[in-house]
Amino acid sequence: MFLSLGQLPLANSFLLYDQINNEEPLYPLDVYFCSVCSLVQITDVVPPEVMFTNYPYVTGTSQTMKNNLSELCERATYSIAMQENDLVIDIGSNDGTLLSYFKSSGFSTLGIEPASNIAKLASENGIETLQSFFTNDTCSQILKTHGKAKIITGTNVFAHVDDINGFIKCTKRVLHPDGILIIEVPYIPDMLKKLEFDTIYHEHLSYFSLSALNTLFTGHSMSIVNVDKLTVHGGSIRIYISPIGNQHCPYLEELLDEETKLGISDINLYVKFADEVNKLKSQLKTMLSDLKQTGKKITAYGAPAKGNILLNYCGIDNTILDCVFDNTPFKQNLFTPGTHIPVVSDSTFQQSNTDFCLLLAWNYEKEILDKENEYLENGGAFVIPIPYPRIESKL
Ligand code: JHZ
Repeated sequence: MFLSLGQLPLANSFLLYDQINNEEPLYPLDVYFCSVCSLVQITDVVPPEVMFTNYPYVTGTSQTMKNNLSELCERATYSIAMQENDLVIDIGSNDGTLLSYFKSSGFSTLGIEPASNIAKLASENGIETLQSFFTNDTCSQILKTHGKAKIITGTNVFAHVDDINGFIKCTKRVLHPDGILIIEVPYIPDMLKKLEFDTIYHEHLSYFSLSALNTLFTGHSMSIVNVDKLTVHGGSIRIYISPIGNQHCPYLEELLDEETKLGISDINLYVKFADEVNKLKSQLKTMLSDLKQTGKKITAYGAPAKGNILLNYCGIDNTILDCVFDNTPFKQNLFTPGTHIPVVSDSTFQQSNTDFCLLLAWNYEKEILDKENEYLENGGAFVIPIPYPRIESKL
């Protein structure tokens, strides 16, 4: 273990007003490094049913994410020979944003999504969605009703899976022999370099390097045949995996070398990260407490899962922040877990007389600062929390 973030509430367990005086369930958030396969993981596994049966995160709330997924569709259909009506399956398909691009390109689509509120949203958006986790039984059902898929995608879902070997076996069952599996995960070198400690939460069981992923897929006689480096979620990778083993990918070799140079298999890299995270915690808390003491009005922007980790770990609660602005209807009018800050619609931000706004959704800095340019023009300031607290203003 190289980092302990303490006992924290689940990052997406927003509260109703009636619940804020109740004791909240807390779970340990300790992070481990495996010196055998270089995988970084948390070992306290909260049952997925507790976290994903009702889910507040909606993919289509960010234009940046929509652009990324539209590009994924283009890259995927370019990477293998596809025919009209070939099947594309998306695991953890959320509101169907990604599949909508495949559907408009003329392919058959099927979403697998466990959260009932989100699966309903996808169906309302016209995307056929099976409300289920991706299990062996689900695979048998898909094979009977839809047959094998030419493309299987999983964006920001693989890190959420406890039995990753079982998950890979399932994808192999459903994937056409000429097909491709495409996975997007946050990339651990980015997390380490940019101190993105708040992306560590109970939903994310694994934090992947290519070294760990390559070992994993090689063990299933599959090959990583291409890699795209992405800027989304603070730095991610999109990997293209063929069900055929022993294929060579020069770009993968290059990236594996870079990881070796970074020291990805050396525990010291992680210990250093943990030290920096500790320093950041006190810098951010001190900065915001000082501003508050001088009478400034401080709010936050975005109520992402990671924001709740940052607030709880740094001890920033409703005595410092008046409210959090967010555009997701499933989060509005609720309270942040542990810190009990009201989440309100982003449409009220410009009228809020905020002096300083903590950007919890720091991964959308450009999108949000562009959108809220008027606030900056009028003398407002954003506090960007990572990799060190920084103030963005036009003054
Ligand atoms: P965002 C998600 O984490 C969920 P989160 C998930 N667990 C995962 O694995 C990671 O991604 C990788 C709001 N917003 O995308 C919307 C505005 O209000 O950083 C969201 O609530 N206005 C699957 O939750 C939040 O900010 C805006 O203009 O950390 C951003 O959440 C924009 C752009 C966003 O993910």
